[in-house]
Amino acid sequence: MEKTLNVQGMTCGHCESAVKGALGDLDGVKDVQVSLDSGKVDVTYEEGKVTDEQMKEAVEDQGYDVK
Ligand code: 9UX
Repeated sequence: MEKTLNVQGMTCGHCESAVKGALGDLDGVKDVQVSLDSGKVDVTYEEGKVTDEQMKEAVEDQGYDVK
């Protein structure tokens, strides 16, 4: 399964690492691709192992807003 999160406020490489790390730590998340320009974060995950809400919270916990 793949999902795209629209994340606001990521502007540098450290933001990218923070978001990637937080999502990557979730059980069931297999891959995370971040586009700083567009704010889009593509997450590849195993269905049933992780919820949309968990992904959203992981990003929000790093201090970014998710649309
Ligand atoms: Mo870079 Mo991101 O200085 O919140 S870490 S903009």
